[in-house]
Amino acid sequence: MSDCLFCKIVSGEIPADIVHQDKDCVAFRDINPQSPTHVLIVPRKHIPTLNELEADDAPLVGRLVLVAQKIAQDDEVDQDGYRLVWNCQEGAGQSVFHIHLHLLGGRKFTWPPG
Ligand code: DGP
Repeated sequence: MSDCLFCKIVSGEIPADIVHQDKDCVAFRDINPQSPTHVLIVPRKHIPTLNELEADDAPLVGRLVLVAQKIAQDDEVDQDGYRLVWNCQEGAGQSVFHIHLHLLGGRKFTWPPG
């Protein structure tokens, strides 16, 4: 998608603080962090929202979660705890329409999230 911000970060057209990349995804630090660790794990494949996921995407989704697990270990937030968040549609806070998994860690989180 030529006008998609995260496609441009994935392709390298727009710079980001990349912490992981492989054939399936790119992970980079959020420009507006909500916690000391705030990383976005983004598939290379352009999928606008979780609503467009298909059965064939299940391995990709699992892969993103495992990448988040590894980054949590690398950032040493895995033992104190971290939160993984998917926002789907504007009503849930989605502002970039290319799916991404938020990894948040390094502080206490409340539940329910509000
Ligand atoms: P969401 O609101 O769930 O769609 O999350 C989008 C996130 O993307 C938000 O936390 C801020 C982040 N973001 C927006 N623009 C940029 C950018 O240009 N670079 C980086 N690194 N993050 C961005």
